[in-house]
Amino acid sequence: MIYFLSDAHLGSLAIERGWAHQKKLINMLEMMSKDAVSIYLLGDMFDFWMEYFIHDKKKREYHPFCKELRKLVKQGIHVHVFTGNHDQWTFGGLEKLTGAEVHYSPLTISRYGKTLYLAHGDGLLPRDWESHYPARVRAKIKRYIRLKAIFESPFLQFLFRLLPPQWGNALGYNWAKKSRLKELANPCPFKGENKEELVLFAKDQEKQGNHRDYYVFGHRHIELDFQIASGSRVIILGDTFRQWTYAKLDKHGNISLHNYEE
Ligand SMILES: [Mn+2]
Repeated sequence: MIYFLSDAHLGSLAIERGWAHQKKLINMLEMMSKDAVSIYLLGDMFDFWMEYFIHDKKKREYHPFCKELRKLVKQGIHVHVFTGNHDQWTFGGLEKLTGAEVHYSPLTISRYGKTLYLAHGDGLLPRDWESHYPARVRAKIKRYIRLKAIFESPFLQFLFRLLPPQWGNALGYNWAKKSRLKELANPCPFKGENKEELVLFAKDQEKQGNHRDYYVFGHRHIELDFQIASGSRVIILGDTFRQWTYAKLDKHGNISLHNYEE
C-alpha cells in the first residue's frame, strides 16, 4: 500500500491543542505503517519550518513526529517529505532529523502500473493561466508569484537564517497564523473544473503529452477526486488537522481518499 497525506500545519498558532494534533498524526502514521510500502507527505506538514544558523529550541516541539518518521524509515518504509509553501526552508536538517527523503520539487513516479504526478501544488499553473481569470484574480496570482520568488531567493533565505530563531519564528509563525485565520474566516471550496488551478494544471500537462494516471496534490485543504477528459484523476488531499484526509494506492493501482478516525 502507498499512502499520501499533507497539510498538517503542525505548530500553527491558529490550531489549538497542539499536542493532541501531533499525537493523532502519529497514530495515523502508525495505522499506515501496518501495510505501507511508502508514505508520501506532500508538504506543509509544519506551519513554519526554518533552519537557522543558531540552534532553534522550538524544533523540540516536533521531536515526537520526527521520531515517528525515523521509526518508519527504520522499519523499511520509504518515507518521502515534500516541502510546501510553509515549510520550504529546510537545508538538510529535516532529512538528517527524520531519515526521510526530502523533495523540493514535483515528482513523477510509477507504481502498480500507474503513473503519478506528486506535488504540494502551490504556484502550479497551466501555461495559459491568464486566459482563465479576470484582471482582479490575475493581479492576485501575479502577487503570489512575486512573493514565491522572494521566499525562494537563496540570498534572502541566507539572511533569514542569520536571525536569532525567536525573531525569525515570531515573524514566520505569525505570518502563517494570519493565512490560517484568513482561510478559516473565508474558506475557498472547489472552484470548478475551469477555475481550479491544479485541475487546469493537470489538463495542461495532459495536453502537452505528459500523461499521468493520477495527479496528487496538497495545499488547497479541500478534498477532491476529479476525473478530467484524458481519463486522469486529480486528487487533492484535504488536510491533516481538520478533515484528516489521506489517499491510499493499493497494489491493483486503485487510488482512493479516506478520512482517518481514531
Ligand atoms: Mn500549502
